[in-house]
Amino acid sequence: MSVLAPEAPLRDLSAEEVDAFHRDGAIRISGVFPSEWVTRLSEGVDFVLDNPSILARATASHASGRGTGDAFMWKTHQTFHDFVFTSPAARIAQQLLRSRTVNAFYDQIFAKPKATGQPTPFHEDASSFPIEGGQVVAIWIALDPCGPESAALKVVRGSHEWDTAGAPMTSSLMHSMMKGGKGTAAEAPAPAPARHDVVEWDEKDLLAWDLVPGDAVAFNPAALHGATGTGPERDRRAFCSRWLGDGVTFQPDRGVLPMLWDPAIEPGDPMGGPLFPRVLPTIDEAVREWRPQEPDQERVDRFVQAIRRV
Ligand SMILES: O=C(O)CCC(=O)C(=O)O
Repeated sequence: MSVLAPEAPLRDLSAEEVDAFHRDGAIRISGVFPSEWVTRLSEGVDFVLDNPSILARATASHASGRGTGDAFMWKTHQTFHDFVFTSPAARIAQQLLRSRTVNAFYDQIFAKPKATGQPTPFHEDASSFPIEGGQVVAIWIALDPCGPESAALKVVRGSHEWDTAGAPMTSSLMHSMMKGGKGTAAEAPAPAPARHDVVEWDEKDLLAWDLVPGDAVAFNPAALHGATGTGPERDRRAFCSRWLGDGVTFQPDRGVLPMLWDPAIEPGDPMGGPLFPRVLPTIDEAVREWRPQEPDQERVDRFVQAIRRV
């Protein structure tokens, strides 16, 4: 029997931090991840970037050189599996969401090589998720020093409460989550029509911080977020894990992309099972016997076709 269990963070979040997360849609969190986790994540991210997965290769916008991202690494790499089930992240999510239960949703790498100047356009993620329920938090961890003008994540204060679904989105479709698993790409839904031609905000409403490795931005994925490109000095690597709290159910028809693995739950079910496992209060039986598992080629092909349509 496995003894996996999330560690306690180095400190609990204060009531002010949790209130600010709910009010503003994002906060910076410092001093919660032990340095060992920052080192392990950095090494894990470098490994993944140097050895792109079947998914990363299939979705890469350019075929050569070091990768720039990947998703669901916890399904394929021990380091990210361990992070999901044994790091303090689940307990931080539990505090932020004021939730009894916490499920892993998905993890993702965002790497920007130095001097790319390539910004991340502002967008929201929540409207493409295959779920019902607002108990969602993204924990974006900086693995390199960054700031407002050097590709740290920026979030538009309070925008998690705006009606921005269908607002102009980033071209980085790895944000999007998944639809069904049973349908074919030809059946994948057309993107939602834009309800806003332009979503505007004031510079003064941007939440942006100087971050050192191990600092995190915890944000509501319904909030608009983006980043500048990198400067000439250094790459900017970030690791984002997303978490669900009480009451969230599986609604695959709301998702944008097909599932890369069988979720083994039905529409309307509480989140759980081998793809969106419960982590707190106890770890889902479905993942106690974990082994790395690449998605099969047929699912990857369906996923890539759907990405091209969105
Ligand atoms: O790191 C970035 O540039 C974008 C991150 C993002 O969009 C996300 O974490 O959802």
